[in-house]
Amino acid sequence: MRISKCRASGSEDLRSFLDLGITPLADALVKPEDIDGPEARFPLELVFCPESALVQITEDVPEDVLFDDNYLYFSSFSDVVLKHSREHAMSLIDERGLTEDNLVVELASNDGYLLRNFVEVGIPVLGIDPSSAPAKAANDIGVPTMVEFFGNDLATRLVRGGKRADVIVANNVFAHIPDINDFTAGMETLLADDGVIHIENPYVRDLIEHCEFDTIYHEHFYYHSCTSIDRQMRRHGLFLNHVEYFPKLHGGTLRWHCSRSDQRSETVQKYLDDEVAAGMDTFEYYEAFADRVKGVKRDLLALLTDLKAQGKTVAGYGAAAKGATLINYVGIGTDLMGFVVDRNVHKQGMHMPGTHQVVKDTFALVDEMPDYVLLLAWNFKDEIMAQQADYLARGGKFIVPVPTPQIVE
Ligand code: JHZ
Repeated sequence: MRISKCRASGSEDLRSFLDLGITPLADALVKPEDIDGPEARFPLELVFCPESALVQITEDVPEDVLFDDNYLYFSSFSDVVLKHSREHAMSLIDERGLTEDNLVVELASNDGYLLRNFVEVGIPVLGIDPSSAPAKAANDIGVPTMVEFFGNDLATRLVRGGKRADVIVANNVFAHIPDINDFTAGMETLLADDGVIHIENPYVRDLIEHCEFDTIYHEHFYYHSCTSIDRQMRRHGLFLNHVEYFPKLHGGTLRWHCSRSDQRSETVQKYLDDEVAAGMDTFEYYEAFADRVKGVKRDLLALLTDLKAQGKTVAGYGAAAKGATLINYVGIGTDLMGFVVDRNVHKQGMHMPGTHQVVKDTFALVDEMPDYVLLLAWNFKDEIMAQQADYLARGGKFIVPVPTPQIVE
């Protein structure tokens, strides 16, 4: 269903600036037995709301369709993510002086990739995640995880049961929630009086400036800036206190520190000022984006068609959600890219949404030696290229699709 109002501010002044067509759900990998069956497709269009300064998609795909039993994203398949998360946990323990008397709650805790670090040192945790497969993996490694959607109703039940969170972590989930106000209200309900909230999400400035349009898909309802987070927190009696930047994580990620205390670090003030100076709180900043996205489509299609004409073979690396957006929007069928590899065993044997390339183990690259590999998970370029030293040493080449298609040897 198409929204008529901004999900955050309620304003009807939504300005459209990018239409990626009608695409399948990016994480809905297709089982071999379903390959000839129908696939659900939904419009994928971006709008900007001047009141909330929030970029968002227009389509509300129900949460239980997006994050059902077939949701196969497991955070622990990246060494970079594991290291980043461990460092995050250690810094929280250190800075907040966390002990066995505290409680750390993670919203969308996935397979326990972050909370396991607190469990190891005896700090009580609670994971909450609606997707049963990653949640089961978390419970199996000793990270207590509830399989539920988070919102103010669950937060109220937890508080009634005697739980208040000293730390709430919400990594890569603040984009994934159709009702952002209910989710934020839930965080406010659950947070201890002197507690902190850490939210990580890719930064919309990187998306726009580095043309990371493939990170747009139906799971990502929102594309956040400091301005949009600051305004969203204030609507719920919370405040943005501090911000950290991780340029290499998911194409550029911000970690926002929020609490009940109305204080702003100099870094937050600088980000807010820079965003205003760049015009990010106005529609004009976003207006020219669609032409640049079309440019990537044209160049990538020309490159792949040319390689095919030369008799070269191409595979893809990473059955990532962003990969699904890229190949469906650009129109990369099995004629241009034969198969995809991914080290997530749960994705192997499945097929890419829409275009249906089969997903194989990463060993297939050296075994089959395609001439080129389109790096669908370009956000892990360094990690993946280091792993694929053998493929490269044998003459294999990578194609990095964004910000402009480049061949890397
Ligand atoms: P990856 C994810 O999006 C999921 P996706 C989610 N929607 C989100 O919000 C963003 O991140 C931020 C594989 N892989 O993480 C694992 C290897 O095979 O870029 C994944 O299937 N070998 C919640 O799905 C895929 O690639 C490796 O060495 O676009 C990467 O997916 C590594 C590192 C990964 O994001």
